[in-house]
Amino acid sequence: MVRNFLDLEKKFSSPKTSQFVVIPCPHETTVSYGKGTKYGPQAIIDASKYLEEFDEELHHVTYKKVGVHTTKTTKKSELIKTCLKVLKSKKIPIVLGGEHSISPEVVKAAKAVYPDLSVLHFDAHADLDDIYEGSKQSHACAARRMLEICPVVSVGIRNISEAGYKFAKESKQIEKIHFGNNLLRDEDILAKLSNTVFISFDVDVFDPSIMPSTGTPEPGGLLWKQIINLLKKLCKEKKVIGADFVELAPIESLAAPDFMIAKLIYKLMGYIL
Ligand SMILES: [Mn+2]
Repeated sequence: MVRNFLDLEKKFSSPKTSQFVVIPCPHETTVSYGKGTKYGPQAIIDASKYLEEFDEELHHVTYKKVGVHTTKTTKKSELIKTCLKVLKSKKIPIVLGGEHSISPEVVKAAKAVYPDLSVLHFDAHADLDDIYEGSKQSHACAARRMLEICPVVSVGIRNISEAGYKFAKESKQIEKIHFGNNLLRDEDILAKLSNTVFISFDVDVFDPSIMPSTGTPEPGGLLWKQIINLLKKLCKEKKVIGADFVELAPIESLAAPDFMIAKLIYKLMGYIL
C-alpha cells in the first residue's frame, strides 16, 4: 500500500511544514446506484505514486515547494474538526471521498474560517433535492446543503430533478448553474464567485468515456482540457482555500480514471501555489 499522496518521504510530507493536507474520508452510506466509492481515497493515493513529479507546464516539482501531508483516514463525523484545524493553520485541505454527502461538512469548516466563501461545484448532477430517499444527508442533496452555508456555482450539470429545477428557478440559483457540455465560458463562471473559493469536485462531471469509475455516470460530460483551463484561471483570479474530490468508485484493472484524478489534484496544487 502506498503510504501517502505522492508516496513522499518525511522531508516533504511532515504535518508541520506541508502547505497541503490530504484527508482521506472513505464515507459511503447513501449511494444509490453503483457502489465502491469507499475505495476512492486509497485508489487516488495508490495512483499518485506513479505521477511524474515534475510539472511540465509550471516547470517545477510542486511538492518540493510546498510539501504534501496525508492524514489518517477520517470519519465523516470528524471531518469538520479535522478541516478546521488545517484551515486555521493557513494550510489547504484536499479531502478525498467517499460520497458527495461529505462536502457540506468541509464547507461548514471553511465558512467558519473564511466568511467570504463561495463554492465552485463540479458535477453531472445538480444535487439540489432538499430530501432524497428519505435523507437530507444524501449525496443527491449535497449542493442544496452547501447552499445553506454559502453561495454555490455549479459546472457541468446535465441531470436535475423536477423538484431541484423548481427550486433552482424560484431561488434564482439557476443563474449559477452551467448546464451540460456547452462551451464553458470560464469568465462568466468566475464572475459569479466571491474571492475566496472552495472547490467541490464530483468526478462524474467528466464524461463517462474518460471517467467510467463512478456510481452515477451521465453522458455528455466535460473533458480534461476544459476542466484544467477553468481551474488554471480560477487559481489566477481567486484565492482557493481547499477542495474535495468525491464519488470515485475505482474499477479494478482500470487505472486511467484513478490516475486522472490523482493528476488533477497534483495539477491543482501547482496552480494554487
Ligand atoms: Mn454527481
